[in-house]
Amino acid sequence: MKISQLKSGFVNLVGVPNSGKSTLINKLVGKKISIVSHKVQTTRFCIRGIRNINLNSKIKSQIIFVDTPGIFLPKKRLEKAMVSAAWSELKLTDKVVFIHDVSKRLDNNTKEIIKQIFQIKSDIILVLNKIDLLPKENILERISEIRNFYNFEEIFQISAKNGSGCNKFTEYLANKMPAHSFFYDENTVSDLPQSILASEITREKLFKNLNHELPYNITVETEKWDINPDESINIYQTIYINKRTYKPIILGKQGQTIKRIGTVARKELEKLLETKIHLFLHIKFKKNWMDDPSKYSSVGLNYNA
Ligand SMILES: Nc1nc2c(ncn2[C@@H]2O[C@H](COP(=O)(O)OP(=O)(O)OP(=O)(O)O)[C@@H](O)[C@H]2O)c(=O)[nH]1
Ligand SMILES: [Mg+2]
Repeated sequence: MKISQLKSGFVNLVGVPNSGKSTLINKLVGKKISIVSHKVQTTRFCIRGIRNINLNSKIKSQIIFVDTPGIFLPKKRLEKAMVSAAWSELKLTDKVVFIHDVSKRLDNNTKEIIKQIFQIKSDIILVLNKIDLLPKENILERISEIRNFYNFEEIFQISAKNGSGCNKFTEYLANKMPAHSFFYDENTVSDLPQSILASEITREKLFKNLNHELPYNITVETEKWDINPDESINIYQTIYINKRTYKPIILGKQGQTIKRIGTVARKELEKLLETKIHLFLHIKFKKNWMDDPSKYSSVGLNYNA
């Protein structure tokens, strides 16, 4: 049957750090495009994920979800750039979705952020995430509390982890998208270049395997990407650190830690890229990598935010 209408638009997922935005975008697009960790401030820049939905035999909708860094009070240059990326474009986007971890109370900080978003847009959707962590009655209590204070366009209850509630949420959004031709071709899942995705996967493993402040002082860059005749890929990455003392920690005893990180990153890349990967990790001390403008522009961050 002939498609008579196309809808397409942008949906920004915003919220405080750790509310599950990246977990959600991965679930919604059906592929890992954004890294996840139990630590706060994992996502550093905006990542677009594309989902196509046939609303009926005549109407097709394409939603471009934008995963954003969590919103918090930034101090360092990198943090300022991250938070500014989360706020940017909210005015221009078609829908703003605020993701809240339902197992947490709406603290003053979260309330202030919601207030500021309402100043930018009036029709905001609230997603209460992690409903798998809380009994139903407590969730309903939270919802009635929230309804007393805010006039959200709609409230959805979901678990980004197990997928419950996600279909209802995407269908709602798909209907709300404006009439527009598709922005991306139908096979595109993300706008993230593979080399950056590969850096992000390694960064995720560093986040998961290193403690305290260390993950926040690291960045990963893919320096070289060679495709071999047998279609396997050699990926060469540099892990930048801003203190020399971090090197032995990342290496671990007899290089065990970096070996473990490299192995899990490689296995995940093999799954994502569907080919054999040879991953070469190299640690480099660069005291001021956080003050290097090229580390910002390469991922769309504003150095002077
Ligand atoms: N139980 C449960 N855990 C979840 C759910 N969604 C996300 N998580 C966990 O919450 C933690 C944070 O998830 P992320 O997706 O990294 O959160 P984020 O909002 O992207 O965090 P930032 O990038 O730091 O802003 C991870 O440990 C996830 O596994 C959920 O629905 N249920
Ligand atoms: Mg994230």
